[in-house]
Formats: sequence, structure tokens, C-alpha cells
Amino acid sequence: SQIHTIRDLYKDGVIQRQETAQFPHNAKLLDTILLYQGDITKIEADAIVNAANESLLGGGGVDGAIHRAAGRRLFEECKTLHGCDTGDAKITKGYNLPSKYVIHAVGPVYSSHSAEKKAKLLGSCYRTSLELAVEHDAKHVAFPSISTGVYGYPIVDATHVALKTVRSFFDSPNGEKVDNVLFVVFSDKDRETYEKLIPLYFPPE
Ligand code: AR6
Repeated sequence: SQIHTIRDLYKDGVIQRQETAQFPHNAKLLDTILLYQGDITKIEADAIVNAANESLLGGGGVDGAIHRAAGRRLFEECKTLHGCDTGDAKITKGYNLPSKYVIHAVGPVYSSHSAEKKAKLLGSCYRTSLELAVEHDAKHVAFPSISTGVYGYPIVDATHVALKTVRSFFDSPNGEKVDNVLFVVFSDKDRETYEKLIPLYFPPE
């Protein structure tokens, strides 16, 4: 498998770039969290999460890449949603993407909120996205690092929030309805951050 599980992290810690990635089947506990370095639009999951803005009408970064890869029909469906509040998420079909759904989550602009408020809003993006995944029976969900690009959230702080929120989701009653969460990172620095922090929230047995 080209996807790296926590078990792999403990083995060698080396993540290779791959053009496409697929979720492995029959995930066990340690395989619930996966890390992948590359382009999220190439991932075949049930749902990929988009780091969108309140308009839901596209932009740069991962949002631009997702809209380009999904095609015009994604934009047309997004127009019918009438935007989305920060900290919330809305779901669409995936159109030309390998994934069935796109969950459009709106992360906080780092400079616009108090420390406590922005962490709450970012956590809410992850939690709401996972609840939407459950409602649509999406069992394999891929997240980019929301808010850490244009929106300026420092990667270490944002990764703590992401991992803490996903961990509490897996510990909640709905947790068993999602098989895997794949964190998709672009840069080496982001990958190293996730490699370092994942074991804090998902320790080996
Ligand atoms: N696959 C995976 N990750 C990516 C990709 C990709 N194809 N492209 C970029 N990233 P950003 P934000 C990483 O700026 O901070 C947009 O204009 C990127 O390196 O995309 O939440 C929206 O419309 C970074 O680590 O999202 C909003 O206006 C991470 O994805 C605004 O930017 C998130 O960076 C949202 O800003």
C-alpha cells in the first residue's frame, strides 16, 4: 500500500510521494489514521475535505485545485449552497474527482479571532466534516491541513487541533462509522509535523 499508517511511521518514518493513493481495506485501530504527502485531488476516498472560504465559490490553494479537478459542475452545485459559516461545512458531489463527495469546510482566518475562538472554529471544521461523512455513509475521509495556507494558522498549532478533534471523534459513538481518516500534507515540514504529533494522539498499543 502507498498509504502510510501509524504502524509504518513507527517502522521507518519515511513517507514517499505517490501520484495516487487508495485506502486499504479492513482497517484496524492503528490504520484508522493515515498520512499522505501529495495532491488531495488524486486521492480516491469516499470524501475529500476542501479548505474553502465562506462564499464556497472557489479560490486558490487546495480549493482552487479541487475546483479545477472536479470541473464546472462542482462550481454549479456550490452556487446553490449560499455559502457557509466559518467553522461549519457543507457537502457536494465529487464530479470528476476520484472521490464521491467533497466536504467544503471553512477554517478560521488566523488573524481574525482570539486564540481560544480560532481553535474552536478549526476543531469545529474537522468535527462537522466527520459528522457529514457519517450522514452520507462516507467511511474513508481525506483532510488537507485546513487554515494553514492562505489563512495563516501555524502548522503545529493547527495539527494539534486536527488530531485532538479526530481522536475525540473516534472515541465518540459515531466514531465507529468512519474507517479511516487520511491527513494529506503538501510540504516536508507539514509531513514532519504530523509524523511527530500523530503518536501523541494515536499512541501505539
Ligand atoms: N492537495 C493537498 N494540499 C494542498 C493542495 C493540494 N492540491 N494545495 C494546497 N494544499 P490553503 P486555507 C495545502 O491556502 O489556509 C483558498 O483561496 C497547502 O499547502 O489551500 O484554509 C480558499 O478559497 C496548505 O498546507 O487553505 C480560501 O479563501 C493547506 O493545503 C483560503 O484559500 C491549506 O492551504 C483558505 O485558506
